[in-house]
Amino acid sequence: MYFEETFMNFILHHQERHNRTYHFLTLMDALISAAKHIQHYYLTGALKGNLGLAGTVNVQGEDVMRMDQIAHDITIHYLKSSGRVIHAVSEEAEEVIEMDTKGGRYFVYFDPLDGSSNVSHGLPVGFLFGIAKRNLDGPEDGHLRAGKEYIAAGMFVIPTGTFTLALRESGTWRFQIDETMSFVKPFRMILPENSKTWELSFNEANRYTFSERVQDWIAQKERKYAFRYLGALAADFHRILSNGGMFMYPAIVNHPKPEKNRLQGKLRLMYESAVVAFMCREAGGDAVDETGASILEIQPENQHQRTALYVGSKLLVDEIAQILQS
Ligand code: FDP
Repeated sequence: MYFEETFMNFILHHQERHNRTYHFLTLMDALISAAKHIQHYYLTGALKGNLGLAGTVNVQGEDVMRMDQIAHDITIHYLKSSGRVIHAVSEEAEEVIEMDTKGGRYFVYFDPLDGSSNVSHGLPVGFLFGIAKRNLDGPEDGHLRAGKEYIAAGMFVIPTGTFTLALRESGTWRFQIDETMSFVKPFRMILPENSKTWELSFNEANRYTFSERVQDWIAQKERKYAFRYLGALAADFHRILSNGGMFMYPAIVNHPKPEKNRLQGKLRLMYESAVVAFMCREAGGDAVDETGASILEIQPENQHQRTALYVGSKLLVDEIAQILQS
């Protein structure tokens, strides 16, 4: 018989190789339990009437919770019970969520259900997370950490059963769920250098609201690369990690209704952009914002801060960064 290496085995050996504690395993176990639980709800949610609108009543006469609220509650439960988390930041909660402020070691930033327009179709959504560590040597400096200080970042693409995790200076790894519901078969992701498979991913309907220079750049590239857009960052970025190219959500600066401009972009820095930027860097790529500055260098001023995002193959990101900086 042949058995694939499990995620837990992989991460255990990683920790031992680097002389690290097992606290991180406990945290990863909590995140994986949450992801499996969310996936179960997602797959059965339509049957239970849970994919509808919050505030309505389902066929069993129960109040319907939004799927993203369910995913948030599940994740909070597992993170709290791990006993390893100091503070958590969730897309679904305005305030920082205090957990184990004395014994905890990690800060976790997460979006438990990203890509909500896919929910009612049962199409892929993401559970994205970034992890930073308590300052064990000096005074604590709070949860607002730049992406370059994350120790790990990852995403589950639900309900496809894929999980991608990047470990600082140790690469980006993809796992898939097996018949026993274990994540197995670590596969190191490295962005392909050959541009044959590269793709561009952005919301084409927004194209004429981007800055002129971004529009010009797209016009130069559009015949060269295939264009894909699922509308869920984790799923779109999943393709870019395998095929190369670039995902972008530029700033909206030319909307015909100026009040609809989004000068800061749409995506959230701490639990969306920095998470994919971290995974991308560990796979040999890069990520910048609307000024061409590195996403991983941005020091957040608040936990729900937004940023424009250009993430993917280094060559394309360097090219757009130069244009954005000029
Ligand atoms: P959503 O609003 O559907 O939750 O920031 C969230 C996000 O999805 C990303 O997952 C996705 O890439 C993007 O927004 C989609 O936005 P558009 O619908 O504007 O294209």
